[in-house]
Amino acid sequence: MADRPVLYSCAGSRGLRATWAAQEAGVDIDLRILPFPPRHMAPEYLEINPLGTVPMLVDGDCQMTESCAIAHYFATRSGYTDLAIAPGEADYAHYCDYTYHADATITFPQTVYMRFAIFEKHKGWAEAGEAYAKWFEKRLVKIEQRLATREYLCADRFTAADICIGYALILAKSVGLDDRVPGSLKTYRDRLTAREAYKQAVAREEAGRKALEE
Ligand SMILES: N[C@@H](CCC(=O)N[C@@H](CS)C(=O)NCC(=O)O)C(=O)O
Repeated sequence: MADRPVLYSCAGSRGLRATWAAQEAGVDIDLRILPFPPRHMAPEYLEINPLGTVPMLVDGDCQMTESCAIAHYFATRSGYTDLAIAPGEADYAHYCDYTYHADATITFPQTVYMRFAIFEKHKGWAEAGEAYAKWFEKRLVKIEQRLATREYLCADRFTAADICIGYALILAKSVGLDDRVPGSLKTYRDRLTAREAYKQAVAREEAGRKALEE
């Protein structure tokens, strides 16, 4: 069937979240398992996903590259199911929080550990820092491509998605990673940080920080 969602993954990777959610939600997927890491073992995959990461879901015109988002998507693709918690239900806020927490806070340090304790044991800390800077730079490709034809990430308007992604670009500047950020993303960041609400938020935080010093 041509119209089944296609899930690209590697066995046992974070893609398992997506495969598992598809099974739970009864979504009939075309699962395509790649050798790991696909950027080296299946370089043609970079044409489908320039990030080279797994999982990736292609569903009609839509592409998704975040395993937790894909799990939520499967849980709600044809309307809310018991696999997701809908706005207004008890624990909706916790559901959102844990869904994001899983990757942003928990698997992130696991990834750092695996890279330098298992896969690239020979690298010292200085080299590890350089490897991470390069990794960060490579991972900007998805937002760079997305923003090549639009001013904001979603729905032709400023949304929380711009806040979430924008913060990473703001952080890059403050921690010395800005030479890794392409000019187009710096322009995007300027657009975000020109917003009154951003300036107000920074001013409020700064006032709070100063108050601590008094
Ligand atoms: N936040 C993404 C991370 C995706 C990711 O980093 N996947 C790893 C496998 S678990 C990968 O593809 N690594 C290979 C690479 O970066 O080249 C997600 O949860 O899907």
